[in-house]
Amino acid sequence: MRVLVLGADGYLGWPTAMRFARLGHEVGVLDNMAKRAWELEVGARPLWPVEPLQSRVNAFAALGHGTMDVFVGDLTDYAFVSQVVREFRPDTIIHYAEQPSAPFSMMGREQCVRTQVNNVTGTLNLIWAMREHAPDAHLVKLGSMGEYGTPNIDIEEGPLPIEVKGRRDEIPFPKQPGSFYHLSKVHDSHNLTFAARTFGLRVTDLNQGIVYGTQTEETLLDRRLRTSVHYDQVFGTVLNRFCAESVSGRPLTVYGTGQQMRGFLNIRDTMQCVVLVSLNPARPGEFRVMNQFTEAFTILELAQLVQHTARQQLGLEVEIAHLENPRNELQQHYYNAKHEKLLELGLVPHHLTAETVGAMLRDFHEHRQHIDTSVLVPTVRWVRADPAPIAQG
Ligand code: USQ
Repeated sequence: MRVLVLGADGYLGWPTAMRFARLGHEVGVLDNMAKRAWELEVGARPLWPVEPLQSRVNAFAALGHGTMDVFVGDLTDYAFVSQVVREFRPDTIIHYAEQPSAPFSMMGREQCVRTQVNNVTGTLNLIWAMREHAPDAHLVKLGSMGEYGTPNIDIEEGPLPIEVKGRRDEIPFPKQPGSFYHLSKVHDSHNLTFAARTFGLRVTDLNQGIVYGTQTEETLLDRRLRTSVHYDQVFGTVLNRFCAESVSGRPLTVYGTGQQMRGFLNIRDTMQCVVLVSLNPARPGEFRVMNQFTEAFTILELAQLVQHTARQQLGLEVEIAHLENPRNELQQHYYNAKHEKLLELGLVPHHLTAETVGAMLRDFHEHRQHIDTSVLVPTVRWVRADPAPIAQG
């Protein structure tokens, strides 16, 4: 296949590009390096220095793993998107190229608008470029489990069957997300549902859970091929953050009670999932939804696993701190999300074990001199800490 990976400079995009190339597919990588600018903006830096995209592509080729076409530009620039899709002629497009952080989108009006304009416009441009130049290509779009929120019913993997006044139908699953970032993905899902139905595009929306991990098979091939791992309050995901906190002698920052439950997956399983769906594409006109996670945990369970593993395997004493939750989210809730479709396609999950956490902790420990502890503590709040009193009467 000809596979175009959008957002290929990022945590998941780069290992994905390498995975497809090593499987013998022809790979194009696209990025505008915006994430690197956002990192500078919030004072975040990856766990280790990350080579520029072009240098990583060169190193990958020099090691004999194959070449990649590199496209540097912005998905919100339609002339650029249209030209790349026309020239590269992708069979499959893997779309990670979005602002990926919920806290970033909640920092203020400007970051919120930027997130939604960037994410929604980029995906709309892609829809129109596909309609024009690659109507048979399969779009694999990274959505988020957070689009659903935490409803008091099971989360389906596709539409919700409903019965109203004796009549039955199916409706897109109602979404109640918890940030303007997650909302941008909801808007994408709606736009893509319409585009599949109206233009006949093939679309798979992968509602991915929270990814953890520092390495994939490909990043381990050479230090120059490492991916960008974050641990700061804006771009770091929770388990990666807990590992950084452990090796820095900081308490684990559990928000609130830690009883929030979420779906998780190992970065290695992200690689498996995107390959499996690409090899088993959606039909023309089909908008297919899959829930991409392998296990559900509460945040406190994760913190306890990290605490225990740090003591057993690295001899580190780690405290768990319950911080006032900076987010507006339910802490005690029902959570039962279906996730069968990827297993049916052949996903073999890497479950979260003490061995996995131990390997992550050792990676963070080896690079602990790069960890900036000033960006660990959450400062981005969903609601104002001291709300102005609401006038009564
Ligand atoms: N949390 C803590 N302590 C921390 C960080 C987070 O208790 O130090 C809690 C949060 O309150 C939240 C949960 O952990 O309940 C997850 O937070 P997160 O920052 O790891 O993940 P989230 O903001 O949900 O977003 C991440 C990715 C996003 C992706 C999403 C998948 O940044 O790109 O879409 O995971 S999901 O959560 O399933 O929507």
